[in-house]
Amino acid sequence: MSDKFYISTPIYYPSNKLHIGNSYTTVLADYIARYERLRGKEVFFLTGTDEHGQKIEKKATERHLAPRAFTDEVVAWIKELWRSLDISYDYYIRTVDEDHCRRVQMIFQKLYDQGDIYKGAYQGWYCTPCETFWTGTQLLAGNLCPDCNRPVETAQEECYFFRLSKYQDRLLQLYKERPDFLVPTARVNEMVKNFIEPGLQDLAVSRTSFKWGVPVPFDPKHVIYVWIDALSNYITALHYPDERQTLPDIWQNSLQLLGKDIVRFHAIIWPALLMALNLPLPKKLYAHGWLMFKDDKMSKSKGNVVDPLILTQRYGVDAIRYYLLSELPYGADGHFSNESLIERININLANDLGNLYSRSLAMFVKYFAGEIPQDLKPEATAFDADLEQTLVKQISIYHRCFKENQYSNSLAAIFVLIQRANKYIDETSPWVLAKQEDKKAELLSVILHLLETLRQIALCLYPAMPSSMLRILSGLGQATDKTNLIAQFKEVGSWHNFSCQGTLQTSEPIFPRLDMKKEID
Ligand code: ME8
Repeated sequence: MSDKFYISTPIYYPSNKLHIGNSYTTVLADYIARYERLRGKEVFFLTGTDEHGQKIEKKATERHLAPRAFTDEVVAWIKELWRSLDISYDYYIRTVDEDHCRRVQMIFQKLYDQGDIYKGAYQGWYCTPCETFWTGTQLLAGNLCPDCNRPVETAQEECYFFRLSKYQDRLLQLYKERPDFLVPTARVNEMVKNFIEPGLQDLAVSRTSFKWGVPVPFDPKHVIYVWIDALSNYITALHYPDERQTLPDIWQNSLQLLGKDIVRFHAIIWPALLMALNLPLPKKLYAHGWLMFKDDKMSKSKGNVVDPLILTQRYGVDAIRYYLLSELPYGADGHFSNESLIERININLANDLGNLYSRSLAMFVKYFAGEIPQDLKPEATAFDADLEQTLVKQISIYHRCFKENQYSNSLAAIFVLIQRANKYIDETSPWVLAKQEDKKAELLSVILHLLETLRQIALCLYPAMPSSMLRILSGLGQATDKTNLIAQFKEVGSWHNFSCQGTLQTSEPIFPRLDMKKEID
């Protein structure tokens, strides 16, 4: 097992403030990064912004700003958003960074020198908002862009081409040999059948129609078109190319997250570019679905967006993180609505988890003054074994879900355990045991079972809701420094006798209940 792990998000266009849909990918990346760190891995978590191109140039002009001044402003806002969502990225790459631009030019030069890039003329249908050329067969009826449904225009320009067609066979071979390079595998079929098998055309990779981009090093009236510039970020952030012309070890264990809107670029152009550069491919691409808003994709250009900053300020960062992570099933779309957000907060967080924690702690304080008695040995009840078995089973499902990119299910697995623990309270009725002097040892077993279950639940949910789970762990008398968390996490999924430091106290609710009527009106 490699001890290094690399995770990346797409680099977003700072053409506008980001919305809760873009936040999904970044929160998901953070969830995975924190999980891997908790497993003791050395993690490199990369996110950033894709700042060149005509769309940004236009937006900046509308605001009477230079493109760089415009993106500086949006990027400052994005970094603030990531701070408020507790995103623990290790590096934030901007395609305007001098280091990135220099390396992109070196990549372009290398591809040109070896004959993988050549000069030609491009004629086609161009969608300005999407900055994409389309072939006639790809257009929707009425000459509309298949991505954004807006009219396209014919355009011709001299430009450099990347020999994508040369890599057709190797791409087919890739998907035959490594079917899980791209998941869900339904996406592989889509790529192979709709794009690769029908024949790949060489790709226009430079533009002369606008200036805001990285200049082609040997022909500066051209700028390098957005996809070579943008896709390269995943390797320029690792300092490629350098004198060794290779990628560090961490690349072997890399997971790239993306939305289904940009699968084609990542599943076809990106591996072909890496093949041309004679570099290994990332380990896996995971394409998630979209967060929809009233049955439409939430998108910056459509303007139907929900502002994530406002949501975190209103409901708390962990509630929003949890909601996003639970809402999108594997590879499929999810739906944002205020009602479902409030419902999840109330049912899953306030009722199921919050109550389990506050009730268990309150009983420990009430019946044992918040300390494990030295002179009493716990005596098992008839329900203990089943709770223990459920914990072992659910935590093993939780880990398996990470391997299978089933992230919403990883959380669902822990909530099954939470529900089981709540049922255990009803089954054992600690308040009845407390009234019988000869049941004290059983009562102790019940309370310790609840606290141990909660400890393991909080560790498993820590990557999703870091600050609330740290509160729970501290409330349970656990050390929460990094070394200790890693040591505790190694042991989750098998049963342990609960132990803690100090005297435990009752706690304020971690997730206060919301009044649905007040929130929706
Ligand atoms: O495509 N639901 O940038 P972008 C879920 N710069 N995820 C969503 C979403 C939604 N409604 N809307 C956006 C670009 N996303 C390029 C990428 S990478 C080398 C270059 C997420 O700002 C999702 O991850 O349009 C999607 O792929 C990404 O934001 C697109 O961001």
